[in-house]
Parts: sequence; C-alpha cells; structure tokens
Amino acid sequence: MKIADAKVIVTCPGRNFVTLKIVTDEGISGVGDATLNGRELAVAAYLNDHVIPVLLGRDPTRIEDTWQYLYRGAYWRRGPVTMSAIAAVDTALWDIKGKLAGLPVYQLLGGRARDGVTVYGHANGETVDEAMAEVARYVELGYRAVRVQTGVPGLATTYGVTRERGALAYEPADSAIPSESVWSTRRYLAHVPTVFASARAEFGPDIQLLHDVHHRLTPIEAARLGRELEPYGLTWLEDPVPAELQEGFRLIRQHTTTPLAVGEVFNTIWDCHQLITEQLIDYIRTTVVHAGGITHLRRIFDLASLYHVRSGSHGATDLSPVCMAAALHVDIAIPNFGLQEYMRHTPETDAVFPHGYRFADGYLYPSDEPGLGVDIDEELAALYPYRPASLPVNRLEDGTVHNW
Ligand code: GCO
Ligand code: MG
Repeated sequence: MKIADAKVIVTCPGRNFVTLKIVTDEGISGVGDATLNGRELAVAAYLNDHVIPVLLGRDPTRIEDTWQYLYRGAYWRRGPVTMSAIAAVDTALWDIKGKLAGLPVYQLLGGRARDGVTVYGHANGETVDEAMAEVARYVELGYRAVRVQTGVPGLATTYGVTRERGALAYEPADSAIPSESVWSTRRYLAHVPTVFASARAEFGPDIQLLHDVHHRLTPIEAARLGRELEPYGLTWLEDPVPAELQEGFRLIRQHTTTPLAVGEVFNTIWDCHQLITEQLIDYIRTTVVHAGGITHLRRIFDLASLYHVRSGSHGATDLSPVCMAAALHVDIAIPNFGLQEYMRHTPETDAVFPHGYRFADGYLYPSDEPGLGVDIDEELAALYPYRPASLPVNRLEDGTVHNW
C-alpha cells in the first residue's frame, strides 16, 4: 500500500484551522490537525513544500519510520511549525491504521484504561459574581472540573475573559495585527485568591477548580500565589511562569503544594524532560497537534508515568476537532491520565469537522468507529476562507513588553 495523495485544507469557520488529509492508493483516507494559532500558513507551507513531496509513495502503515524520517530527516529539529506538521502526518497515519484494522485508535494503543475522559470547562467573568454564575452553568451541564478566570480590578482586559457572555467558546486571536493588553502582577496577585475563596464558599469541596496564569509570573511570585491558593485545593495552577527555564520550577516547588500544570506550548519531550524527571510539575499539558502527534505524545506521557506526572492535555478551541478526537483516544488508553481540557467549538466548526466523540456527565468518550472517528467536510470547509488573526501582545503598565 502507498500514500497516493496528501493535501492541506485551510478553513475559517469562526477561526482558522489547518488540516492534512492523506489518501492511500486503496482509497483509505486519514486526517490530522496542523493548526498553530496565529501561524497557520507557516505550517501549511511547511507541509506543502517539504513534507507532502516526500510522503507520496511511502507505506502509510510505517508510522514510526515516517515520524523518524520527518524529525531526523529535517536536520533542523523541533520547533512548533515543524512539530505541528509532523503531528498532522502522524495523526492521519494513525487514523488510516485504525481504518485498516477496523478498530478505533484507542484499541491500537492498548484499549480503554478507564470508562470516560474527565474534562474541564472554562468559566470566566469580568467580575467574581459573573464568573461564579458561569461556574454554576458548567456544574449544571454536568462538568466535574472548571477553570476559573476573572477580570482584575484596574486592568482593562485580562487573559481568559471573554466579552461574549454565555459563549462556551471564545478565541483570543482577535485581529490581524496583534492587539495589545496591559498587565500588572501586583493587581493580579492581590485579586486571584479572592476569586477562589468565593468559588469554594459557593460550590463546596467537591468540584475540581483550576486556574491558568498564562506564563505571567516569576518563580517567586508563582510560589506566593501557589501558597495563597492552598486553602482552596486547586486541581492545578497552570503555566505560572514561562517554562524555557525548566530549573526555575524548583523554586516554586520549594514553597507550595498547589499542583502545577505546564506544557501547552511545548513541542517535544526535550521541553519537559527536566520538569518531569525532577518531579517539578504534576500535570503535563502537551497535546497531539503541537507535540508531534500521537506517537510523540505517547512517548512524553510514558516518561511522565514513571515520575508521578499525569496528563492534562491542552484542548482550547484553536485545536481542531481532529486534534480533540485524537487526544481522546490517547487519554482513554494511557495509565497516567489526569484531566482533559474541553473548550467547545462553535456549531460552524463542528459542522466542518463531523465527529463521533460525545460529552455526558462531565466525561468525553472517544468514537468507536474505526480510526479516529472524525473527518473534514471539504465542500463546507471551502465556504470559509482563511482570515489572518494574531494572538495579543501584553505590556506592563510602564510599556515594557511582557508575556501574554
Ligand atoms: C488554555 C490556553 C489557551 C491559549 C491558546 C493560545 O489553557 O486553554 O492557555 O487559551 O491561550 O491556546 O492559542
Ligand atoms: Mg493555558
């Protein structure tokens, strides 16, 4: 069997998605997500110019060999563009292998290690009261875990807070040229503990609560926040500091027992091996599309399983339903699953990517169809042309560029 065709489909049903579709000479097709928010066309060009020409004619069943060929064969290793492109190929090949075997991909990964995949949703509000109303809505929908973000008094906008009240999905890539927001760590640190004091007082001890710092603190600031949040028993504090300096997490760890989750911007095992092997984090948030596909994600999670680190895959709306479908097959099969992020896509996006995964009682369940159980409706996709959109840039109150 040979790969007969491969094409990149860029579509914007509300936001941009890049999808790779691979077709074999026997007419079996597979799909992989290649979306890198704000840098979509860079991955599309990488696939079109450098990957598709070497895929044609290859044996689609040789997943590991193809992964190694694309990774080692590029000479220039790692990086989000390269690894998203490799991920798309890898995911599509797992989809094809599942269809060939007549089995859902999770069966090829060892079968179900749990009944359902626990997911968390995003509650947010300009004020604490608005955010609490949103938490209540997620509880009503059956969620067992909720991430809570609020506006910060004195700051005009804050990461994670959408102006569209009632929307279960939102997209921070809001303009072609990046918008700018203003940040104050001092105002933020004074406010966040009050949010979680309210959440615990209103919703009790049972609901799992999470918070995303979105890379904005230094290790000692993160240590203080983690310590102040300890009474509220968070499931995790996410991305407290940028993680290029993995050893920086030692300082946070010395001061707090609040569990830490990191990794949505990582693209290989090398970005997190120290965090994992020194047990500096509790959840690793890499996911299929940005971390080299099912093959490499499994490798990261297997390393993590040796060090008491659980998975917590990224699942924002800028990862397409193809990525979500693939993530669920991994989540249900690994021994060290922790939690899966689940931001719902818009109805337009769901229509472009018909899928068989389903939500019930706070759990997601992967499709039982052969392969991944997700596809792309190419005719519908063609109705939504690409629109340039960038993530915001963040500055301190004195104008210094900060992490967004
Ligand atoms: C999350 C993430 C996202 C990112 C987004 C960037 O935890 O869901 O932080 O909200 O900001 O994926 O494209
Ligand atoms: Mg995050």
